[in-house]
Amino acid sequence: MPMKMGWRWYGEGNDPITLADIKQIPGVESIVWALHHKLPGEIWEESEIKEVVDQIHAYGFDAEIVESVNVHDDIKIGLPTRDALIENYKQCIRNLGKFGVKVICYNFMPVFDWTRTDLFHPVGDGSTALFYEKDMIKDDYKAMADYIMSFTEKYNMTFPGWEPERMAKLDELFKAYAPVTKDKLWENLFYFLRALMPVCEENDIKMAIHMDDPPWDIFGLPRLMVDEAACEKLLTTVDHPCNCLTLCTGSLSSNPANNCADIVRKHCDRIAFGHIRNIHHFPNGDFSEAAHRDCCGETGIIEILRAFHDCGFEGYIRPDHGRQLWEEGPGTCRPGYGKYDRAFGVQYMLGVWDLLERLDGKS
Ligand code: CS2
Ligand code: MN
Repeated sequence: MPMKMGWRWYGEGNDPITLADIKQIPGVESIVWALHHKLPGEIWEESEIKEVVDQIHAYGFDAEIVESVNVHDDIKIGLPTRDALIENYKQCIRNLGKFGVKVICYNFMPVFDWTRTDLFHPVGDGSTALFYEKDMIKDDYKAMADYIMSFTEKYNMTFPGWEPERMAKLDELFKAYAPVTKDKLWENLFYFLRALMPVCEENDIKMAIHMDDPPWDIFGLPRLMVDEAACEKLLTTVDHPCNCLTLCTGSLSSNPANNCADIVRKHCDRIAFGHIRNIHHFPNGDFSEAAHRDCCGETGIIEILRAFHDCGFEGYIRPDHGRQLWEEGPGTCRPGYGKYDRAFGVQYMLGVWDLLERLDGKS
């Protein structure tokens, strides 16, 4: 299978961008979807899955990637309740397998998913982007969480991984994670994966862990998927072809020491899904998300695509976050998930890819 271009879609009534809109972007083949109303730990029922998969198929897209089936905190913490929750996760895998899903993207970050301090930060050309101000992420997790949650409330929108039900008990969650050291968190991740691998194999589904965003500990919480060594550890400890990576270039390159192209060259056979996002760094450690064009940031988008191409990558790639352009702003657009900049991203990536194919004599 050649590389397939994907697009994350939040579902009918939950995304201002429709499947009909996406259909007009040349080259998009796969819709990256999820049942966004489901809480971590709940079983995704076949009828619910079928409804969304049918909508996606009706537009001629495939529905082979899910992002994400979120992992319950009890599994990450390693509580006795985890076994029953892992059974539910297995049932989700079986149910998704029946509808042709091939890859499940997930993350294993304690408490918070991606963390930013400004969702609509001016880039300088009139557009806005997600921004991380280093000094604002120190001790006060409540201020950061309040900022994100007040945004979701004001605009009546929920973000995956920022479920209001979980955020309402933040103090409790922090307490529960207190004994979870980095080593313990690794053990809990391996326990989870070992339990899932046979079911993944039976159902031809790859579990593709997303990189931690940003890739360092925040608020005293350990984070695992932060660099090449972590990818190596994950892949060798549970050395199974269904244990794979979602290589999120924007998450990793928030730390300028990470070289994503090198990671692609080293682990391409175990990367099921690539998220292409560009990051621009400031000298004080702050960073902003940027347009996909290579020179707009320091992530090295062209080298990453070249590495995927050289390695004969056969998985899925999608533009990750883009900027908010023109009329896109709070209330009209999910932060990072506007229509225009991601469509530019698709075209930029396919432009690079088409040329690489041509130079290789493949087209
Ligand atoms: C995504 C992540 O929007 C984003 O930043 O890349 O939230 C991603 O979906 C999750 O971490 C994967 O579980
Ligand atoms: Mn990502």
